Formats: sequence, C-alpha cells, structure tokens
Amino acid sequence: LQSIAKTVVVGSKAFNEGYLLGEIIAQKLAHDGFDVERKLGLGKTIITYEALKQGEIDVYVEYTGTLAQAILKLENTPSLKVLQQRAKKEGLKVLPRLGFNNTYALVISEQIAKQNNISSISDLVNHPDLSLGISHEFLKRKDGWQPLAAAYDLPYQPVGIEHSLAYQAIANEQIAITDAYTTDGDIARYQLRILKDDKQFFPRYDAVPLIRNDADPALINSLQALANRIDEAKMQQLNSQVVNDDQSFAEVAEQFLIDEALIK
Ligand code: PBE
Repeated sequence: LQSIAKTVVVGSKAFNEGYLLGEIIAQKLAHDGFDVERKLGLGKTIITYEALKQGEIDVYVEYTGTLAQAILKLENTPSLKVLQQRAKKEGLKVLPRLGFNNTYALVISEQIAKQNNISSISDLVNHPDLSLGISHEFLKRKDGWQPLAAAYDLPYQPVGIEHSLAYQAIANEQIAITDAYTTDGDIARYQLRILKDDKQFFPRYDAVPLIRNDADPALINSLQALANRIDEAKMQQLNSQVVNDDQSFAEVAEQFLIDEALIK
C-alpha cells in the first residue's frame, strides 16, 4: 500500500545540540516517508514549547529536568512515568529517552582550577574574585543561577552572556567560569574542568522527543526507533564534530543515522 506523505514540522531550541537532534529527527522522518519541514533554532525553551503546544511545530527534543522545572514548575523532577502523566494533561506526549543526560554544570578553565585547587561548586565560596559569565536563560530559570547561588551561598554578581560565546570568553580570559551543558563539544576543546555539583542541585536532564497527544501513530513509531541510541559519550562526539571539526548539522546527522542503520 502506497501511503500519502504527511507533513511534519520539526522544531528545536536555539543551541547546537538542539539543531543537531532536530536534524537527526528530520532525516529519520523523511526516510520513513514523511514530508518534513524544519523550524530549527526557534529560540529559548518556553518559545519552543509554546510552538509545539500551538501546533506551529509537531516535535522537538526537550530535557526531563527542563520540562519539570523550567516549564511545568514542579517542585522536583519526578520519574519519567510521572512526568509523562503530567505532560499528558498539557496535551503532550513524552517519548522514551534518547539515552543521554545533558545537565547544566559550572565549568572553569583547567589552569585556574589547578592554581586555586577548585574541583567542586562548594570550593568557589573561597574565591569571590573570579568572574562569572552566565547564559541568559540560565540566569532566569527556576533550576538556574539564583537558586544555585542560594543553595551554595556563592559570592558573585555574574554578567549575562550568549552561551555560544561563553567558551571563547573563557579562552580569552574575559571570564573564569560559565554554565556549560555537559554534552557540549567545547568542554574538551577548551580544556575546562566541570565542577562537581556536590550538593546535587541539578536534576537529570534526559533528552526526550516531545510531541502532542494527537500525533499520528506513524510519527510515534518512527521516533521511537531513536530511543536509547545516543549515550553521553556519543552525544559529546556528535556535538564535537560540529563545533570542532566544522561539519554541518546535516552531515553529522546523516552519518549517525547511517552508522546506526536507521536510514540507508
Ligand atoms: N540543558 C541542556 C539545557 C540546555 C541544554 C538541559 C541543560 C536546556 O535546554 O534545557
């Protein structure tokens, strides 16, 4: 039976990993016979989330901790099952995990960390002279800067910085510390030390495709094939191919899907 191609709009938040995962999803769906439109890099979390709810896009990758804390404003980050039940009330379906946790972390240049013997976030309390550049979304989030600073009693007034420029700013010694995403390809490249979250402030941020409850079962089927395909090391490697090896999102996505035998 020849089925009629249905159009699916793939969205993403505006950061490297978002584009890359959006591209992986777009190519997988195209391979499975969907007409795919891309609306990648829509913006911050809430903008992209609203675009999904309103039907402007049909799927994007969100993170469990972000969904729980920043979007649904829950007190803690529940199990995936509970999160799925909660999301259902919003008209949304949370698909199985892609397989990696991309958590926020504070990072510091390896050199400064060594000089000052800093390995955990708690260690920062004794170094009020270090300068912090914190990404705009993180500055305002419920799981972000202010509660983090309160939990650790951190003595800083950070400046806001575009996340994609923060690593270069550390390399140029304009700032000493920023908030990183642990699967970013830049962490190894810039020789940064991830500070241990010794008070376990951050929840898990497992990557999960998000769709609406009314989604076509064929869409769900196609996306479910991506479950548990990408662990942390793999995601770092894919991100690194973009930021360190200058490959395009489309190239990295295609090679990944071929290697996983998800497309031909
Ligand atoms: N994260 C990873 C942030 C940025 C990427 C989960 C820490 C988020 O998108 O919510």
